[in-house]
Amino acid sequence: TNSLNMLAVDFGASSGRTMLGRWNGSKLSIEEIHRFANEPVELSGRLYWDFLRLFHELKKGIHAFKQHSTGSPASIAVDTWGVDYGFVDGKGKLLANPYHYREARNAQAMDAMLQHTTQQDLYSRSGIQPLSFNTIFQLYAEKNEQGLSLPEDVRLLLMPDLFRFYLSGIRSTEYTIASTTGLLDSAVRDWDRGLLHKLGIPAALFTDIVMPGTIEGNLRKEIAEELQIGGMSVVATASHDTASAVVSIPSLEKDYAFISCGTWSLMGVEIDQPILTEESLRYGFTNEGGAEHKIRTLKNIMGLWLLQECKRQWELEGESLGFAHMQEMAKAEPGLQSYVDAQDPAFLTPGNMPERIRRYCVQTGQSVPQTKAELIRCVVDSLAMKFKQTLDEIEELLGKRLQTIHMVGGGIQNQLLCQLTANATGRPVIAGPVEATAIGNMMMQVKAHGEVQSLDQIRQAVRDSFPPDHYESKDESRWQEAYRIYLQVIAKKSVRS
Ligand code: ADP
Ligand code: LRH
Repeated sequence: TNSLNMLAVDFGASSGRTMLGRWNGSKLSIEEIHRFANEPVELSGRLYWDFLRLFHELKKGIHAFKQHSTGSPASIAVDTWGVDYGFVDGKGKLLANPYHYREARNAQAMDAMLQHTTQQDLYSRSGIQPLSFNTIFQLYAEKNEQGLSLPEDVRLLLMPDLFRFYLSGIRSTEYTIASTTGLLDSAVRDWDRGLLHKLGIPAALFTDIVMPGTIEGNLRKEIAEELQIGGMSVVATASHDTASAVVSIPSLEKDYAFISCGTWSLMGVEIDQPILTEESLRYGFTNEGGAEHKIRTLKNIMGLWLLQECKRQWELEGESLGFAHMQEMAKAEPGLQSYVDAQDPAFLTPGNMPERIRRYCVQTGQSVPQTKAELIRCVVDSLAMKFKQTLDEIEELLGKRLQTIHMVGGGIQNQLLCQLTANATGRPVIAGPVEATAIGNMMMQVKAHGEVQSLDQIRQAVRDSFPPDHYESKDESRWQEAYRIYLQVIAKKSVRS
């Protein structure tokens, strides 16, 4: 066994980081060598990612390797959030800056498309829950706005594929990120050409699909020279961030649900075949592609976005609070006073979140959180309740009880959220690793190098390398009582902003 140095670049919706990983044959260690904020830019009423800035940060992260090690890493891989994309022509020119999935135009596009087709039809083909930001609806918006008749040599590249293209010069689409488009046929794991045709989206825009854990090419010479670094392989990892996060769940048992906690909370299970029933569609479960031909059946829950947007609003108003402090404020609250539905699309777009939360409470006849601490606590209680609800639904779909909840991602630094999740669900929570996505990204590189062979081996190595924390459930009867009230509250009409 060789020891390996690798770079994992993880672009989250709120921040990005470059991690240096060292594999010693049985364990992985990681070191953060670069971190940067990922702030969307509003321009003329449209919301974009700042692609050039993000590529600049990617280069800075690669260059930072030199401060931490000698030689050059064996490989590099990039993962990002789902669904977003750019268009690249045959000469490598990016045709336009990628839109942000929270761009408001998508909701109308979804409604318009659903005039011509049904949710059931889309769901039974792709397994993907119709959510307004899915690539399929973004492309529909684009088609209705300016058409999609692009030059023949243009290809659509999803965000991680776009970064990978600019690193390696190869245009391809990695399977896990492709699954977030809503345009894959879940049965054959390839583009649904019949659907593309029906929607008038040119099939020529799409590249071949590559499976996660593939060494694809090498870092382009120009970049290696610019950064004064040696050559390295470019790997297509499980490039949807949530797919990489799930790769690194340190589970030794089978019957568990996971929650990947970042900007979103993605809660679900890893199984072999998609669940395409009416109930799973109604409950809001999506079936995304996972590493090693697994399916991630999960629900997109609004997650810590709700806190991020409260924090941003308070900053605009002149008070700057850190996440660690915010959680301390919420801990001191009695809790279980009022709730929002963390699945409600009313919370999707950026805006004055404290105001929206209060409005939701007014419209559902609850006591209205006044202080910042009360608002934060309302969000954390609501997330824990949504996790309980989602667990009940998954157990119903699977027809079995799940013994534990694995929580991973930056959001588990909120210990209050982990504890309340244990309380609400009545299950032990196993929390860790915090950098699950970067670790999953790296372990798929380790696999690409032939050093591990299976998900079981990967998960054992993660557990050995990053021992998780445990939370036992408390106050169960109080939470069960409150859960009944929560269900009544969210059954009342959902609010539109
Ligand atoms: P993403 O990858 O989607 O950008 P992360 O996995 O980095 O998100 O998680 C970001 C979230 O983690 C923040 O929204 C915040 O709620 C939470 N978080 C980060 N640091 C802390 C901390 N010190 N204490 C509590 N929560 C934290
Ligand atoms: C989380 C995530 C999630 C969704 C959303 C767009 O970062 O990837 O799984 O796809 O972003």
